[in-house]
Amino acid sequence: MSNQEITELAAQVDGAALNAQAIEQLSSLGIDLSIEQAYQLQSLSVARRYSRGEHQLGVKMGFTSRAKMIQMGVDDMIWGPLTSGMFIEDGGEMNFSHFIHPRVEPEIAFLLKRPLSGVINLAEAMSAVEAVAPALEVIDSRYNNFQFSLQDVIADNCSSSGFTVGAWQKADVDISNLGMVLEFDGAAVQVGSSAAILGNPYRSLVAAARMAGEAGSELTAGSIVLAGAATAAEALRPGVHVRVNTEKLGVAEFTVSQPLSE
Ligand code: OOG
Ligand code: MG
Repeated sequence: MSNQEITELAAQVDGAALNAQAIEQLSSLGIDLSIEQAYQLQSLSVARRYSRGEHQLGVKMGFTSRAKMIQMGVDDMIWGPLTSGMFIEDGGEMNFSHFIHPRVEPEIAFLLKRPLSGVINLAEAMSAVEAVAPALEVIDSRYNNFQFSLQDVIADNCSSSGFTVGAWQKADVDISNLGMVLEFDGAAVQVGSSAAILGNPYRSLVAAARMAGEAGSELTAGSIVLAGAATAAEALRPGVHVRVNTEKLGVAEFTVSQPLSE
């Protein structure tokens, strides 16, 4: 696979997101990417977002819970950038027409006060965090039927397409085992615990720092890290009000637009 071929595939994956039009899985087209090439494709596709004026707000971790690995049939952690174009205001509206087959999942967000990169321990991860918040991630695979191989999903920037962060809370709360309820129109659709995220969401931050180090980059001060979903994701539908209620941290919420609104 040449650099030029990877650049062309990045344009296709980015175009699928931009036009909300699903494409064939790269793996089923016989395109055999290494993990490294999949991340290279991811960077090139996100660079196209930056060239349209988006900027990076942080990173997200994926497959940090068994619930997610089982739902998607993938068993390795992944990561990718979160951009300004993905940001949905807490209490705001998500425009359904910009997505293909979006799903939502309950997460925990970290706000960093110090950069992190490389091998660190749990205490070092905790001391770099300014604040924590309840969060929602909207994922929208650019592939048909929301199915993919590990390389496919990495290349597709880990299905990242939207995220909402609730009010930031002081980082001195013990977040290792907090009840999390994902609600649609006030009814619980997924119930879990933050402990589902690697036993403690801070372990996801440790992993993110390691992955940043391996990629020769860092998690920057002032950036957001999404720790990964605590439960399986739920399919979104127009008009639904989505809320995550996390013990001790509070809520994050948005409403999905009605079918024809802009
Ligand atoms: C990939 C993204 C996984 C998480 O929180 O585990 C993820 C996907 O499931 O489409 O965001
Ligand atoms: Mg997620």
